[in-house]
Amino acid sequence: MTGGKTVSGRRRLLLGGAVCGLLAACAGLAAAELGAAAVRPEAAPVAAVGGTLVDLAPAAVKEWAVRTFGTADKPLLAAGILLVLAAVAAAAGVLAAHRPRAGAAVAAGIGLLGAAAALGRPGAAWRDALPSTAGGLAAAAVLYGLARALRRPGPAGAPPGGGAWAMDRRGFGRLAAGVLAASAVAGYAGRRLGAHGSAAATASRAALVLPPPALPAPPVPPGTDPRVLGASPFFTPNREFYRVDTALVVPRVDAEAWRLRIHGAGVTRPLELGLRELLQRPLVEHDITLTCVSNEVGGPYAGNARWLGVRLADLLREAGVRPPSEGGPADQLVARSVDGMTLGTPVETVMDGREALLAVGMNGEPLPFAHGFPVRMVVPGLYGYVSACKWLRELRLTTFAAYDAYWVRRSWAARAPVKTQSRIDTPRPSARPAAGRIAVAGVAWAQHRGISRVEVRVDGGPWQQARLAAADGVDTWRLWSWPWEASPGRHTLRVRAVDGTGAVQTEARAPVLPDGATGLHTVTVDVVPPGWGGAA
Ligand SMILES: Nc1nc2c(c(=O)[nH]1)N[C@H]1C(S)=C(S)[C@@H](COP(=O)(O)O)O[C@H]1N2
Ligand SMILES: [Mo]
Repeated sequence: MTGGKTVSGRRRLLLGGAVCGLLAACAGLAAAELGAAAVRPEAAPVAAVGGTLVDLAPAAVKEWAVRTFGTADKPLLAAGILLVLAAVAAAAGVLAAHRPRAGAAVAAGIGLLGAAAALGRPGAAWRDALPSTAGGLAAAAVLYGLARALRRPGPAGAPPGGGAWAMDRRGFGRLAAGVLAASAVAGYAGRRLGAHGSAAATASRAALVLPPPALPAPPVPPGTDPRVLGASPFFTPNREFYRVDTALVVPRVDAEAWRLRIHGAGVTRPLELGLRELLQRPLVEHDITLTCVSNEVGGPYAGNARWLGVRLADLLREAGVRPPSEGGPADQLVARSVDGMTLGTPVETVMDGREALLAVGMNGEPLPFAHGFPVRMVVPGLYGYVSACKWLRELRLTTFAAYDAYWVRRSWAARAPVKTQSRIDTPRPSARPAAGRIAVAGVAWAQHRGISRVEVRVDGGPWQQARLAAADGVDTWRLWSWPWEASPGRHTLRVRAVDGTGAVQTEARAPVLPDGATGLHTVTVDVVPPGWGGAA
């Protein structure tokens, strides 16, 4: 091997090596994708490593990611992992160009790291190691082969006997293109087969006919939704309903195979039921606004839906559970999802008479997969992270003293009732509306206490009473509007709500950590003189 000593030979090893590494990574990811199709999508290396990172990330980092990237945080995390993988793969490729065996060993090692991550995921079985292991082996084999090919001197410097196998630039290009094409085909096939794997879940959702409620929700009073242009509708369509969870791959649960287990302290009759058995119980319909503790003041993580489900309190009674106020030993209900999430809810709260539900329906259809199909919890008055477990699979009764759920271990509060909040939906921040009458409108929520008043203030002026839309009960948000006679210039609008107990929403600013943000939503707009063609 003499070419390697020259400058161009060294460049060839460096650049060519990096290319070999990247190609090997493609081959590895494709093989892993095929493997994941055979096992489960959550076991694919990027999903497994991503899930591990999400779980390891300190609360502050996660909170920052959600605040900065919103719901794009998951694709960005995946992109970040792929970037790091590309860098490591390129380095392994350069190593392989000099020492093929060592480079291949590094590639296989990366696969093992992915396998370890997959094995560490909640509910993992041994076979979850398969996708990353297969990926690592494929990458190692491809890298070894490519590196050997790269090291073969080209025809010009070919030693006698290099013969037909001697690799020139074009030959290497062909080999590279072949690896890429094979990876693309394998990767695509893996994706398709993987989607096929969840076909049973998709079919089970399509086939699910929700029984009519034994207790239908009363008709929504007229006037709950004044339909002000640019303001939130009273019911949030499922497609637009916010989504907050740690799942990099949305769990697709087969309703036919779904089981729920209820057990733990004070459970005298442990229950285990499938969906059919759950649906044999009387169903209740109830409108509940769900909000996330990570919602900044004025933020988007709030939605309102008509839920259909079984009363959680009835099911707990059936299992023999008594709330602490009746001498029951458990004060915490820990819900666990199929993806290993745990959420802790006060037993007293879910049994105090409010419509805490094991929901199966959302706005007239089975729960969408992203919102917890087939069964999730919804409890009016509590933030989602302490109540709204999606893809539910287990309910365990314990105490707050004995067990910290997922978010509590990450420095969020163990108990988190929803704080009174109000939001201006229109005009938008930095809007340039034309002077004259402008509809200021938005939503206010204080679930299970209700909203009794909303007030708006312009600049340093007095608090003025907004027009409240009709209330649909204490568990949903209330829409409001206020006609503003706006004069040209820059103005700041503020909103505050008064809850059903008469308590005024606090102006004091608090961050979302540990138990929800407070402060007043403030929107600044530039009102332009009439005839300037302003825009909300
Ligand atoms: N399994 C599971 N359930 C979960 C979560 C999660 O990460 N995993 N996130 C919770 C949080 S923080 C909120 S705010 C609500 C959001 O429900 P949605 O995505 O249907 O709006 O789900 C809750 N249930
Ligand atoms: Mo949340």
